[in-house]
Amino acid sequence: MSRLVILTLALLLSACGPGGGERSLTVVEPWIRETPPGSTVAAGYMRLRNEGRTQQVLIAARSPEASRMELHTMREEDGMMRMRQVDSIVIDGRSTVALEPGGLHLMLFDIETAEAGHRVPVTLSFEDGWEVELSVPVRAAMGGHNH
Ligand SMILES: [Cu+2]
Repeated sequence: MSRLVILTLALLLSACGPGGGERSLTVVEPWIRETPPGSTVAAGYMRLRNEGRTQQVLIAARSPEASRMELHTMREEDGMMRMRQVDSIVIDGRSTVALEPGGLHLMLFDIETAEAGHRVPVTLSFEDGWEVELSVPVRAAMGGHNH
């Protein structure tokens, strides 16, 4: 029984441990949009580049500085752009998915500080149990994008 527990633990460690450096998925230029004072909801963007052959699936994100994070997309409905929560974001093998203004994004609720210059710790969780920890800089929005 105890051998089984140890084996399971070893498998878990290998999934989240230093071996993660060989992961074919790269998070490129993550950033969180600066929010106006008093606003407690912020959006996060990045590119997820998958150089491997295996599909990767982002299923969740969390931060110690936000009460909750969701994966969102933007869709046009009745001529209006609306946000919708999605269960996951799939990155096919040898492809890049962009989380960017007007499209897919991360939503941070009750964020403590979203002032330019601050860095927000964010953990991304993938379907196969892999997790990546990021330190995401807050930047002022550029251009006239909404959300
Ligand atoms: Cu959103």
